[in-house]
Amino acid sequence: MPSDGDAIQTQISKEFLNRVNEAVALLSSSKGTIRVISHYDSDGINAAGVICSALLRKRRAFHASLVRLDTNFFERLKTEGNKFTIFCDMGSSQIERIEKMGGKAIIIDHHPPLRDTEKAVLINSHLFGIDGAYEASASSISFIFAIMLDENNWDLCAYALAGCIGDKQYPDSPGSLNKMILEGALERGFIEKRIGLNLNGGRIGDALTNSIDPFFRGVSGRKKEVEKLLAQINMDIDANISELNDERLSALHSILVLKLLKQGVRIETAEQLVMERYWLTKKGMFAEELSDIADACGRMNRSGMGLSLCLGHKGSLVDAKKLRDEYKKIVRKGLMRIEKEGAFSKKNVQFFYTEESSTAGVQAGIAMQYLLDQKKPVFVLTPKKKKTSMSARGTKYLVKKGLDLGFVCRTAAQSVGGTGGGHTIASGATIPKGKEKVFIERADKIVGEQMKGNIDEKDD
Ligand SMILES: [Mn+2]
Repeated sequence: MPSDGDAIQTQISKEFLNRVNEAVALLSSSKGTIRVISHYDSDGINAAGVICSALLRKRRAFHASLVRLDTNFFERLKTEGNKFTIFCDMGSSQIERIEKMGGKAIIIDHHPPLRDTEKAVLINSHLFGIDGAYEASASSISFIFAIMLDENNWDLCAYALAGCIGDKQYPDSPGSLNKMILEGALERGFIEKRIGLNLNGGRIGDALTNSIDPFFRGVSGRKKEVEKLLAQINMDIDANISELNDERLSALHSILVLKLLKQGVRIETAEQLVMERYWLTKKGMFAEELSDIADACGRMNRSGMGLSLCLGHKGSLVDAKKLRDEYKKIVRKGLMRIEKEGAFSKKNVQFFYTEESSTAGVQAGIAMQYLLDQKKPVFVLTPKKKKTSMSARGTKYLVKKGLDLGFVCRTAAQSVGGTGGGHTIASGATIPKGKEKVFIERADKIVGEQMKGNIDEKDD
């Protein structure tokens, strides 16, 4: 076994490692139950999985919660009187509150911090020149903590990678903390790079029927249509994806790419159907799948199940996979409705309504890539009692042509007395009910200005 310290130490700053060591020392000198608090998304769940597994192996008692760290939760924490708390994937913007909490604390985070602190050990990538948006996730920093605590924790790298994929980071991004973990994991045999289809493992018929991303128009969600499509290459729906030889795999790949291109998907999206992926050798699945399962647990309000999955509980995997399928079914239902009804089209934007606010953003993102007009960003509106919430999604292509949805949502929302903001490619807003029409008109105008003349009709 290569010594973990050397490989990592040569590439990341001493200051970062010193800070992690400080946290390890603080934990090792403590006694009693550790309070673990993490976010309920895939990165948060996987980070908690890494930390709790490491604590379990040290025979430390812990009490974990996967939450949104808001005022209510801080009130609850106040009443608990914890002596030692570890925050993951959060806490950097609530430093003051954490300082006032009393007790010892470690904060493991990759969101931009307000400042450093002396009253807790803040392991935030940004403080050490590591960009938390692309180079490190909470689960990958938690993993560094875990291997510094005990190098037998290297097997937990599966969760580190699943978590960073959950936060849309590329583990292979050069020079990143994620990449260092990936390389160490490859070297130790916990991960293999494999060219794989972006579909769940198991029977091909099920994988295609259940798939939401990629979404095959007229095929996804319909077993009969899947059967017909596969019949064109003489493939049985019961064939197991992992048992296909190269020739069969390539036939399958060709027919699926052709299908996507025929339905109007951009070539760079279709190309993502087959890519180099990370096979978790001890788990027998791809890191993306582990990430998806944890993500679904969080979205279906069962983040606890996601955590017990990350603690290696076998029964949880079966249950969590069922939950993942259930979640996909909800999203797929929404997508099949968009497929049938389409979106309303303005000059520069398109929009549709949905009642399921918890999956609205996901629906919009997938629909944008696979079902809707590729030349206009999409807005999905979810009317509630007094307000209407909104998610906006574009594509990399549109962003390249000047689209900044964060600006659009912020400006258009403010102009109607609401709030909004976010990233160039994905953002959101909340506006007073009844202002939807004005908002869409404003957004249409701003998008038109951002992309003025940049979209070439022939540029596909
Ligand atoms: Mn995160």
